[in-house]
Amino acid sequence: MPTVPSQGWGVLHLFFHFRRAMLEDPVHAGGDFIQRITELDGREGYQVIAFSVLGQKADLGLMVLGPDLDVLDAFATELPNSPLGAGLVPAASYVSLTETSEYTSTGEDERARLVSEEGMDPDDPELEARVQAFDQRMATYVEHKLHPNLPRTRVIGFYPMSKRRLPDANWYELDFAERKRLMGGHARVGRGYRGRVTQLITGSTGLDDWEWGVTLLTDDPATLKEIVYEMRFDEVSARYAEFGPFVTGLVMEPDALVRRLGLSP
Ligand code: 76R
Repeated sequence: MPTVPSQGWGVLHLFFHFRRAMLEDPVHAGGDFIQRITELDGREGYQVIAFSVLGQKADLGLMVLGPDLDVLDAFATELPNSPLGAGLVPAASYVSLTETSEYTSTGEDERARLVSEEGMDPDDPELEARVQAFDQRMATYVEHKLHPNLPRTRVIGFYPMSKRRLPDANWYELDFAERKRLMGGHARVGRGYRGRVTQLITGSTGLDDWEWGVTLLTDDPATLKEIVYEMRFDEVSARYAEFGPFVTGLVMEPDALVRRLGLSP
């Protein structure tokens, strides 16, 4: 049965260890695996990012996203029963939905900023035009957060995170204006990485063990370290963030991943 969220797309991060010796026909298994990924990735709205996981937390990973959770679930459930399945040992998984943030800047925020920071006259007709242009940019931005079209980069980083609920640092006890002010600082740091990192923050409150999944896509592995390090100094992360395990992978076309797993003819 189609199970399409009223807002956003479903996202599964799947991690596996791999034991080639368990396979009867490695070449056939590799071919079938490529076909499954290519088939889903080719469907309108669905994307599969395949990667080889660095280190020993897992051997391979798949980030699978798209509109219908039933389609994502069928893909994930069939995998262990596919020709490759005998060699796959689940290592970890993460379930989330794409979302827009309630702290995303609004046209009114931009109007106030243009007046206070850029010294524009509130009655200047140019102000209205700038606010309208901003609203249009944000509409596109929000649309990309809900229905992303992820770039193919060399590297993927993934980790889950939550906001703290400690007696002296409880994010959820702050009022909206304060949370929004703090998120403004976070966004400023983030915008410094525009063009170098694509970040996808997917919501998992009530769906999985943490509140968000953070997916970072970049060509430069050092950028992963740099952005996460810089954000640690920002109050939102320094005071209010808790992090789960970090996974780093090398993004590959399915045939390259199959070669890495030693399954080519
Ligand atoms: O301009 C805007 O209004 C959008 C700004 C923005 C929001 C609302 C933004 C920008 N983020 C937002 C929300 Mn982010 N982000 C993270 C992490 O490791 C860490 O310390 C934290 C993990 C990274 C690396 C990152 C990167 N962000 C969020 C939220 C949801 C909060 C909520 O709703 O309560 C989380 C959990 C979160 C975490 N963020 C950016 C980035 C980058 C690179 C940007 C700027 C690029 C862009 O605007 O797309």
